[in-house]
Amino acid sequence: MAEQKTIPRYSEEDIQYLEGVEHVRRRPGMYVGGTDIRALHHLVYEVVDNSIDEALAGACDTIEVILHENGAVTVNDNGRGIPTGPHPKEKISTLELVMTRLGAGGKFDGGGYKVSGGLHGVGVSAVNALSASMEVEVRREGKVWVQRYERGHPITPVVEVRKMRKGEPTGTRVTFLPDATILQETRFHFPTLAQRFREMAFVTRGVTISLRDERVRPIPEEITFYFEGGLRSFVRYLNRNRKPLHPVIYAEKGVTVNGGGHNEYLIGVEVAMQYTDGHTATELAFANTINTPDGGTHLTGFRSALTRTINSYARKAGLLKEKDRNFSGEDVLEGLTAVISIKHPDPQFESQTKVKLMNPEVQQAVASVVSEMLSEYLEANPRHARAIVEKARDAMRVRDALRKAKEVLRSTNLLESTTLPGKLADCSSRNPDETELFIVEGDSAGGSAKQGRDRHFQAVLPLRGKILNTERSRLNKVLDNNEIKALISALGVGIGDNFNLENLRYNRIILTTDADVDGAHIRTLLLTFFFRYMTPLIEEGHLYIALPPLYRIASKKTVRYAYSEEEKERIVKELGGEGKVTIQRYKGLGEMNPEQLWETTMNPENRTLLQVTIEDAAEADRTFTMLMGSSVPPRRRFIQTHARHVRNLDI
Ligand code: 0RA
Repeated sequence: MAEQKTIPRYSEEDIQYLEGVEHVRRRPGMYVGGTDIRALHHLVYEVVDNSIDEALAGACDTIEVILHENGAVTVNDNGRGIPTGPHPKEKISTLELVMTRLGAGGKFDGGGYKVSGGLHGVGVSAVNALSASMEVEVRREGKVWVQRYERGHPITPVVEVRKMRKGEPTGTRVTFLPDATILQETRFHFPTLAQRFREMAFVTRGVTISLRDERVRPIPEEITFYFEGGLRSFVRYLNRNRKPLHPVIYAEKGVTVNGGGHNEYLIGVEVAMQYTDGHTATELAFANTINTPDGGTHLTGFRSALTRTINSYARKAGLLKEKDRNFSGEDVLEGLTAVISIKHPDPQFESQTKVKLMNPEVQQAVASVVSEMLSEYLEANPRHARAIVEKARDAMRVRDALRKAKEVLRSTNLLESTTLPGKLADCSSRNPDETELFIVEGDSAGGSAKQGRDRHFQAVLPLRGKILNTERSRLNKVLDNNEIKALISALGVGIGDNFNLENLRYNRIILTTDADVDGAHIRTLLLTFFFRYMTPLIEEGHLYIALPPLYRIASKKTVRYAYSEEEKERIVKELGGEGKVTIQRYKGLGEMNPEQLWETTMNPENRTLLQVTIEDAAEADRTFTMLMGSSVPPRRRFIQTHARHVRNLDI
């Protein structure tokens, strides 16, 4: 380039490096993914990644991050320290080279996994280039060295400032102030950084990472992460609010890969997994301690081995019969929490921001470790193995049923069409903001509700309670049930992938069930159904439970309703005592006439509705799973407790 020749006092290499720093400043997106808060945090991660590399090399076990009041941040570690002597090939100090030249500062050491999470030294110099000022302190070989920079350029030489004190650890301390003329956001977000460091501490077993926020006065906020169990601890942490079905299954192994010729290298594979009684799948994948939210070959390897191993075990153990289909990848993921972490000497990512791992050889490496780990565990723990297989079977059944239900709905054109189920007594209003749908247990209560309602805005859909509860329905049966199909088409929102809340035909969906065991069962079942297939409907506050009264208390002059024992007793006293009143106990909604049902349960002026929260529904889901589960004792206990509760109401 012409410009190069006009600056004769620089060598070719010097110019390249100057241009490097300027390039980072002109095109920050290429190095840290932009100029927003994510880019700001990326600067910290790049420096911490270098300290983590020292930990991976076995040279460092403590990393300390401090957010200063002036917006600067310090990363201090007890690693080996960046070498300070003259670089063998260049004329300058290795320290200056690492801090200012893109692509310099790679590791010269062998041994252990030759692994790096950062951009192999490009990282720190890119951070330097994007910092208004930076200072590095190196403690190494008994001496402490310091150098300062502005916008990526040295403003002092590398200076030995003092001798190391007795017992002082070696290491590197980097302090930098992000350049506000380049970065749009310069305020670090403590929880985001903390979350990242927690993950890093899980994935790098035995390292302590602390984060101190000195912007918080007078007492700084501080959090420290250290996990002796590595990924085991990680999975336990992720499942802390869930109910595990078995202990964490774990493996760590180095897999030798032959890259052709003399090019043999090691891939470190670490996996921890545990099934819970829930339905969500949580899979986290890391490559060289970096979270890869878009997955990649490590995750693919894990999933294929998981599916293959569970299927082949289930067949061998006779849990899948010859006529049975294999579990799908989705079936074996339900309720699973898994963390996969690989260490690779040369990880290839889809993009600079490292969200997806691409190395093809990693897939087989992970698959072989997972197959061995899981088949050994299943063989050795038949009871847990059975629980895992049953979990997959439940998932398969529900998925099949959901698919069938969708097919039926599609074939009968219920999803698209405007035909509504015959049992639905719709309202006349077409304004979904004001409309309500009462789902009523039993045809007789349904009849009363139809007569008693305000037909302008209230619709009624009776469900024949019997069908639902006598079959002790599994969820797949539920979906196969005509009543539920009617419900789905009445709501108008579709189901599963077709679900669209915008098409909801009623603002309030009100479950109206009896205060007895059957009623509780139907309510649990409906809540579970809504929770699993129409979650947003609950989240947006559309689902309610009606509270019908338990007693009707009439005296000569008035009629009153009581919704609890205490209320009944109070009202009886108010009306002059036992002798003066007639008490009717409602065993079910069917015993109320239309006027009574309107007055007590449907009229917005008098009624009480409970809005269903997502926690309520999740609780119902757990109860449902327990009721439907194969283990008999808890089911019996539930029904007994429940029956006793209902008997109390009988008094
Ligand atoms: C180059 C070579 C070595 C270590 C480092 C850089 C290094 C960089 C950073 C950045 C933050 N903390 C760091 N710690 C170390 C290897 C040193 C050796 O072989 O002794």
